[in-house]
Amino acid sequence: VRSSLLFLMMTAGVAHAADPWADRVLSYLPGTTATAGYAASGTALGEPTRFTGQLFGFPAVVSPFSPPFEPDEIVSVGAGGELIVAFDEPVTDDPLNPFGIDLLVFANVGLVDDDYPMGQVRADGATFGADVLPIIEVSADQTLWIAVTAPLASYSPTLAYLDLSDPYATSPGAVTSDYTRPVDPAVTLNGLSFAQVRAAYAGSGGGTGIDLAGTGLASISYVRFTHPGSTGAFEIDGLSDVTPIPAPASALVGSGLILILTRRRRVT
Ligand SMILES: [Ca+2]
Ligand SMILES: [Ca+2]
Ligand SMILES: [Ca+2]
Repeated sequence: VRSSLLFLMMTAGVAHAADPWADRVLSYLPGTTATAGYAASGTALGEPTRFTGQLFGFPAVVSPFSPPFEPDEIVSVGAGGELIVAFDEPVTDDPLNPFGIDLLVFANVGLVDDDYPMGQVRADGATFGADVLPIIEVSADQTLWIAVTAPLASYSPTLAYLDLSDPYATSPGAVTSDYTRPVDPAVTLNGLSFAQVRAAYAGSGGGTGIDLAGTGLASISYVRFTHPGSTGAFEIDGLSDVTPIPAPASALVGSGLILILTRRRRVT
């Protein structure tokens, strides 16, 4: 039992990408209405932002009320524009991914604070920064592109730290959230306090969740964002490959013990 458990843990470690973030920008066209100055497409790669505002002199942690907003953190796509990023390790429709969610997209959408600066979600859950929602498509080969339904309006805004009670804290926290763990899609943030939002995230760092089930693709390596209209822009901070959560080791040990006991009983 011990050796098989060790093997399971080792293979689980190997199966997960060495780096869960997007790795390469294949295409970036800002379009005609991109936000001026936000053209650094490489910022869609790597880990999404945890601390923002240093350049502009308003340092703050990233929280659902305080999304990233600086030119080195998010990239803007306007009318006629597109952003295509690639993952070096494919993002798979893994049955062990929480809530079926396989891919997370982080943007600059925030929750309107109904009791600034306390962090109180409005009763209607109003957001800002989601005036333009991208069309999101995924592909395994850059030939067949499948649109996924992941409206950024129903998005869980980024939560960078788990140990802060101030959603606008001017120093980073000590406990980082998990940017590869989705928020339960059944969670509704409407009317919640910041403490309740943190509890509802349950360790997740937020992000809008995409389930590859239904796309017909078992895994994808490419994600394309296009602007759906003629005005405004959307911004992307980063993407992550969701970490699968293996069955608890205790359950494996339990089933192994039952097997052993059954065999002994047969012998005697
Ligand atoms: Ca990667
Ligand atoms: Ca899935
Ligand atoms: Ca970024």
